[in-house]
Amino acid sequence: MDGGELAVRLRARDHGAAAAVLNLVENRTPPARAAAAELLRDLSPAALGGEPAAHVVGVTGPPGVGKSSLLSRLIAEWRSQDRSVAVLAVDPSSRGSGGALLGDRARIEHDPADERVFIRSTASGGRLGGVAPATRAAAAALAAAFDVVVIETVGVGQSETDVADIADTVAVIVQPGSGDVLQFLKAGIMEVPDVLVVTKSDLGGAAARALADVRSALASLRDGDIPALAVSCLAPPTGIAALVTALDAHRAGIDLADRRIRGRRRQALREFAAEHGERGVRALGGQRAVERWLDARDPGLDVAALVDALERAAGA
Ligand SMILES: Nc1nc2c(ncn2[C@@H]2O[C@H](COP(=O)(O)OP(=O)(O)OP(=O)(O)O)[C@@H](O)[C@H]2O)c(=O)[nH]1
Ligand SMILES: [Mg+2]
Repeated sequence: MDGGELAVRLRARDHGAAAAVLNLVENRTPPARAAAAELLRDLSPAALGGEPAAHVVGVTGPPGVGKSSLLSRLIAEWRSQDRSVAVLAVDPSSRGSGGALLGDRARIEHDPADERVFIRSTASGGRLGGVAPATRAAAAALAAAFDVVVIETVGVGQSETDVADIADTVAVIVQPGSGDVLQFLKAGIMEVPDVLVVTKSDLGGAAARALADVRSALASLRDGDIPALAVSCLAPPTGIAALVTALDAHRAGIDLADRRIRGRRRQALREFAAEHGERGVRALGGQRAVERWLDARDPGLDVAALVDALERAAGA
C-alpha cells in the first residue's frame, strides 16, 4: 500500500494501476487512508503543476433509462478515437432502490482484453444518487492516467449535484415518456445539465416528442444553449458520435480550472459537513464563512487536503 508508487504509475499513464487505486480508496483502515491521502496529494493539481488533462464526464439519470447501454456505445466511440476510458459506476442497487428491472438491466460492454478501458461499480455509500468520497477520490486519481473518466450515477433532482461538482461535463439521460426530469428542470430542483440526452430514439414518435419537450424546457432555462440530443443504443446505434462531439464542445467551452477548483471546494464543504454535521460548520462561523475560507486556499489543493485543513481550523 504505497500511495506514492501508485501515483508514479498513474502519472506514467499505467492503466493497469487502476484496480489498485480503487482497492486503496475503498479501504477504510488507517494505513490505507494515509496511503490514499498521499496518492491524492501526489496527483493534485498543485503537485502536477496544473489540472489533469482528462475529460471527466458525469452520466446521470433515472433508473432504467439506458445509462449503461449508452456507456457501452460511448466507450466504443471513445476507443475508436484512441482515447482511454475509466468508468466509475455508482451502484445503488444494494439498497434495494430499484433500477432497471432485475434481469432487464444492461451491463456495460467492452472488450475485456483492452487494457485502456477500466470499469468498476462502487457502492453509493448510503446516499441515493450521491457520490461516495471513495468514488470522488478514484475519479481524481484516474484523471491523471485516463483520457476520459466517467462517473455514472442514478438519480434525478438534487442528488445529481454531487456529480456536477466532480465532472467537467454532466450529461443527463432521459427516456421517452418520462416527465420527471422536465418537471425537475422547470421547478429548479435539478441542476441544469450541460448536455441532455434522450435515449431509446428507436421508439419513434414518443422519442421525437420527448426531444421536442426537452428542447423547449431547456430553451426557457438558460439562453437555449444547452444541447439536447437523441440516441439509440440498439444495434446499429445512432447519435453516439454526435453526443461525443457535444460533450467535447462543452468541455472546450468552459473555464476548466475554474469549474474544477469551485467543484473541489464544494465537495470539501459537503464532505466536512457530512462528517462533522451542522455543529462542525457552525464552529467555523457558518456555511458562508466556510466558503470564504475555502476560497482563500491554494486552488491546487485536492479535496482531501481541503477537508483536512477545515478539520484543523475547526479543531475537530
Ligand atoms: N429500445 C431501446 N431500449 C434500450 C435502449 N437503451 C437501453 N435499452 C433498454 O433499457 C433497459 C435498461 O437499460 P440500462 O442500460 O440497464 O439502463 P440503466 O439506466 O443503466 O439502468 P440502471 O443502471 O438500473 O439505472 C434495458 O432493457 C435495455 O436493453 C435503446 O436505445 N433503445
Ligand atoms: Mg446501469
